[in-house]
Amino acid sequence: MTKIVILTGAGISAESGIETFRAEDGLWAKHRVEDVVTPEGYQRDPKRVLDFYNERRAQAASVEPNAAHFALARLEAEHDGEVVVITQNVDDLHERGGTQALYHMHGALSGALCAVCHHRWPAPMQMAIEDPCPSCETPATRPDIVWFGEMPYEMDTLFDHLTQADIFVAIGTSGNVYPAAGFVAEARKAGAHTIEFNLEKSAVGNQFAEHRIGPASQTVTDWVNNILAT
Ligand code: BJW
Repeated sequence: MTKIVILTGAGISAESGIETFRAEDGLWAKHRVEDVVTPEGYQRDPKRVLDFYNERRAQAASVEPNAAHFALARLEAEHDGEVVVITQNVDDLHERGGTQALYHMHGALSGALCAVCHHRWPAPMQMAIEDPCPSCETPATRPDIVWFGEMPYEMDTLFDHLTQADIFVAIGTSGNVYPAAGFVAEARKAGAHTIEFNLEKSAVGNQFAEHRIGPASQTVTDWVNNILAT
């Protein structure tokens, strides 16, 4: 039975109305990376960081999963083998689309983390720096999100999945951010067939055996229909 490991990035949520990072009018055109997605930026100006994520939490709650999210959930339910989705996205559109075997390697907007004792709890829609940690009571609340220089979640488990993959697929990710950008190399080394779904070849596009160019809502749905029909 074929094991399929799928890495998703901001591009899969773009057609739901969530901005990507590196598009011309994306998040990095409006915010400086070092201000909003680094531990140092949070130390300098926590309110700026919490406002950035409060806005993104509200945006994510106002949109719906698209055909690509639903197609991956259908693949998991109907494929005669294991399907694992690893997302770099912090929205909950995969969950709301029905995917169950899911890893949020860069954390989730739905989580809060204490910057002092590292206790984790469900995030309120609007997070404030004065919010006390429910465990140590320090007012040091932050989003449970992986910033530059921090270790993504569950890396050992993710590498295990990659080394067992028969097919590795990357959808809507620019291949600029590691370790996720290195997953194609890991999966290839382990013998997986590799397919990239994107509007264009990514920064690591040359490492994929196959490319499906176009909007994920169409290309991913076609691919899933095809796999389930064979
Ligand atoms: C569509 C579409 C449609 C649009 N259909 N497609 C030098 C060399 C190598 C590495 C490093 C280095 N210096 C530092 C590093 C490490 C660093 C890193 O990679 N930096 C690079 C910038 C060079 N990485 C880290 O620090 C990570 N931690 C780490 O490495 O720990 C040590 C470690 C060591 C060994 C093993 C393991 C770990 C942490 C990275 C944290 C990333 N955090 C962010 C922000 C937080 C989350 C959030 O707020 O949302 O995560 S950055 C941002 O980029 C976000 C994303 O998850 C991530 C990836 O972006 P993504 O998803 O690819 O989006 P875009 O916008 O770039 O691309 C969208 C794509 O979709 C485009 O290609 C479009 O074409 C496409 N598209 N519409 C199909 N309809």
